Amino acid sequence: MTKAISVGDYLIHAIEQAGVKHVFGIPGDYVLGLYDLFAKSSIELVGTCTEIGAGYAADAYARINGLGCVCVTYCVGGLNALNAVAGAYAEKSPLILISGAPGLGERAFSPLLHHRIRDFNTQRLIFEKVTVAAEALEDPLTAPRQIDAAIAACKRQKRPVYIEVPRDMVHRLCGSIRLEPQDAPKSPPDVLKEALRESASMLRNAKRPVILAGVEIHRYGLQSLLVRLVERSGFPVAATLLGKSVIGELHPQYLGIYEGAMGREDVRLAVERADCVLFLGAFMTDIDLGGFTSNIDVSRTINATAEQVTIQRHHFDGIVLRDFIEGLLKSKLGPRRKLRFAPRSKPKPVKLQRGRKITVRRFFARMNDFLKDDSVVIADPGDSLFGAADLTIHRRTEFVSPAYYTSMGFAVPAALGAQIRRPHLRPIVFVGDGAFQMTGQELSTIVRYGLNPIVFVLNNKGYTTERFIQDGPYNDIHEWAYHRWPEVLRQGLGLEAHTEDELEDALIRAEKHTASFVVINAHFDPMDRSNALDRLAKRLRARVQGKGS
Ligand SMILES: Cc1ncc(C[n+]2csc(CCOP(=O)(O)OP(=O)(O)O)c2C)c(N)n1
Ligand SMILES: [Mg+2]
Repeated sequence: MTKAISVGDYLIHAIEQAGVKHVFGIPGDYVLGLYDLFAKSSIELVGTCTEIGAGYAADAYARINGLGCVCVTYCVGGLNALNAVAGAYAEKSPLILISGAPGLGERAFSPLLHHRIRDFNTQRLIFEKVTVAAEALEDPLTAPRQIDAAIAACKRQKRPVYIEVPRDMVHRLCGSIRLEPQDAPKSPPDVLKEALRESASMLRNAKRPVILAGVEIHRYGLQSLLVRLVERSGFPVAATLLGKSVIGELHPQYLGIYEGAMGREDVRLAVERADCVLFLGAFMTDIDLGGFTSNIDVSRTINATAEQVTIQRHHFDGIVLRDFIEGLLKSKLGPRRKLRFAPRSKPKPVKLQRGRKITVRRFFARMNDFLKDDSVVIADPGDSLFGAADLTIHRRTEFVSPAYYTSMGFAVPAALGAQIRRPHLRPIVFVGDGAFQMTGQELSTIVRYGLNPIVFVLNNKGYTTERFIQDGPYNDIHEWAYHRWPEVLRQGLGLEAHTEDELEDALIRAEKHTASFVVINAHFDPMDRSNALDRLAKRLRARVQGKGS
């Protein structure tokens, strides 16, 4: 069917069709035309306090929904969201950033229009570095193709794209309504066959194989296939930190998070003593490998990602990760292995000790019991992440954290993005006091949209993660009364906990208070830490001081 449609309507229609129901951002005069069209569409505009908040919210939304979208004004808005887009690039989150821009008709003689930085293309050039497609819609005839290609690239590569709409293009007719579905990429059959033959032979001959699953399993929706492969083969499976929860953590074959020397010793030994490690969708970051403390010999590895399959030192290009896992499922991998590891059981509940000051270790041990089937755990970098890494996540995809890019301030806006898409999931947010001071005001947006996360501010009076690497007065921050945010926002429940009984009381009240958000100001000693931070900090300290690699 062909029907005249404007560039703006085409863009919105394409985004709707790609499954986006909410768009995050802040308007500005260069993008008001588009905002007006969004307001008339089925998509809900979610107005945040800052564009970085919109960016993090849309990133979390993308992780949960398969696609997320931010819409902002030119430069002052776009560059405020830049760090969130960079994080989405680094961690493979499919995010679309739409920016308004001065109209082409306004640009003659290069006037100094407000928000302009250098040239009219400066913002696009900056975004080219952190996206897989950066399109400026400057011709109505090519706009539909540019939009289709950008969205397709975003979905295929699970990385952000940038679409810039000069304000005088919004209502220009661009001809026809979309959209032909894009063909799914296909693996070259011979390459796939050879890679599968080599992999299956390595796995068949292995006596102690292990699967190490990473975040791409989640991004490409391969969790069920992974479980089938795990169960059919009988291989034990570990996950990377960024990939935490790609497999239900109570699965009997699940070992835990592999993080080199930073993680649990039993998991480290199981992976490092394996005679064949099958990496599936894992990118091996320094945090995932515990600051490169991992010790896995490449000659014992099969490493399949969405970008490449590498078997020992042989590279195979163009293989689609889903095809590879499906192929393995059909291959002979030897008889189903007997489990060599005791199945994981739910951690024992922590017994409350009245009057005892809360510590990070006992706090997270208690949290294990607090999580419900409808919880989504969102952890900010810092000890919130390291402590949360040992939580047992009940079902899949319920752990959201920027575990590699580690940009502070992600968690509160991420709770907004996650819950607006999945209102029946109650976010349990762990955020450091330093991180909360960056984006905590998005609690305001959380109130505005009627959401009810439980936010634990781990108040250790500063940048504790850094204290262990190198301490100094620069790691101190001004202490806020975090539990009094509800007074400013005129909604929400604020609670404070110094001791275990105060924490227990706060947990009971938080659970009951479902009408709006709960913020719990949890006091910790500035030098208290989780086990993982303890181990990581030792490694990083040596590196910062030039004593190790
Ligand atoms: C946006 C950003 N700025 C700076 C850093 C460097 N950094 C890493 S951890 C950290 C301290 C985090 O403090 P807090 O959020 O209070 O968590 P804690 O370490 O105390 O658990 C800092 C400043 C960062 N990761 N992200
Ligand atoms: Mg702190």
